[in-house]
Amino acid sequence: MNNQERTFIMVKPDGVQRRLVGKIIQRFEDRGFKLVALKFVAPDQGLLTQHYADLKERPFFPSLLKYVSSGPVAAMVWEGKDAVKTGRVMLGETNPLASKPGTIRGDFAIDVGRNVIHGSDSVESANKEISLWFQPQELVAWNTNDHGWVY
Ligand code: 3AN
Repeated sequence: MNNQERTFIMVKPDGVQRRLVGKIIQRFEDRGFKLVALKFVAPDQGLLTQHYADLKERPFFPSLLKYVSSGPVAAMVWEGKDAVKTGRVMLGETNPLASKPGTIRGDFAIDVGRNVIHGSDSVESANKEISLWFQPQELVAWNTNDHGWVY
């Protein structure tokens, strides 16, 4: 058991434009995960090409890049037990049509090319994605009751 497992979650441009950032953050907080990094950025093509390097031979790669570079994204790191696997369950399937209601894609998305959110699919890719999107000092260490004001 690793209570400090971390996953990289990104609300894609369609999720930002549809004002879903707050709802998505709420779901991760409600589930019990801890936010350790958060930034709102307009990623450049270079960063996105690295992020999606595994998909570069796929026919949809150019349209994927166009979509994810079409506006700002909310990039975040969530920490907790089995954060990667649980994050994927919370997201739903890659194709929103196969995603159950109650999942983020099952509740908010229809189209595989506009599926609102990214989440790391393994601990290894989470580590790669976190170091691609964040500087080490942007990952913040904190504890719930450091100051004794939560009862
Ligand atoms: P996931 O985002 O669920 O990990 P990946 O890594 O296979 O899925 O795909 C990354 C992104 O590429 C998806 N979120 C989606 O935006 C896009 N994508 C995946 N498969 C397709 C497809 N068949 N047609 C269009 N876009 C796709």
